[in-house]
Amino acid sequence: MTQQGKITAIEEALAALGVTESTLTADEKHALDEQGYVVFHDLIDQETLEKLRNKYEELMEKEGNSAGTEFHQEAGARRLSDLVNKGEAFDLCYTHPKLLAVAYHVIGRAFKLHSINGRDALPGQGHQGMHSDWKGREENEPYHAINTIWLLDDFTVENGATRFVPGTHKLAGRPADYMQDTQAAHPEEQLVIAKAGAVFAYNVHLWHGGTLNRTSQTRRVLHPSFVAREFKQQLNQREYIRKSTYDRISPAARYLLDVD
Ligand SMILES: O=C(O)CCC(=O)C(=O)O
Repeated sequence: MTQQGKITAIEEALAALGVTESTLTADEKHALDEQGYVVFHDLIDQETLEKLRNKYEELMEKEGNSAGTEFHQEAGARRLSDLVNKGEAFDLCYTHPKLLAVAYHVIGRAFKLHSINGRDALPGQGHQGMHSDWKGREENEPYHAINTIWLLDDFTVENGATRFVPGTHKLAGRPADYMQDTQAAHPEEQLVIAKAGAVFAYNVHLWHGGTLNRTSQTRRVLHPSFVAREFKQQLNQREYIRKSTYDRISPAARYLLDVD
């Protein structure tokens, strides 16, 4: 039986959530193609930012040592997972038109949410080796996923801003095939320096990594990511979806979670 209002095509879901051909500018599309990333400044308004920060801390407090376990825990960083089911505030993370437009532009076919995680490098920690969020790319392999970093705190040179190497999404293989020591600085690496409220969206093959937080403050982010529909999700949303979430969200959101 067909469910009333059920959405079955990505184009339909995107249209329902307000994505059009002009949601991304020509420059943004060019940056994604050539550099592998785009930074959207001031994408999250102050009120939403406050809600996300409050929710982030509330969950850390509530979940304690088990925070992040649905996906991954990391020494030196606090982590959260399964944010789809942990507050209405996170609905925006997988329904924002700008980021859906990025996913459609890069992946170029039907996609769904991969996962939404939270991460903050603890003071004095957080350095990661240069990596991509996908296995080594074959020559001319299509792009399968994007990741996004939602800045809940300002990113500065000192506080563990993400480093990345522009253009590396086009390379075959992995950073370890090119760098002797992936922990070391890369001569062409750049830092995402931006204010809280910005979102860094990138091709999943772009080389990047967290850096050391040399301050005494938190450096909190959310990582909503999207993957081509034929692949498994990082967190199987059908397994985790709560009835209260399912009942709250729109048919387009259910399509993006792949829970119908
Ligand atoms: O939070 C960051 O700065 C990047 C995190 C990251 O790349 C990862 O955990 O794989």
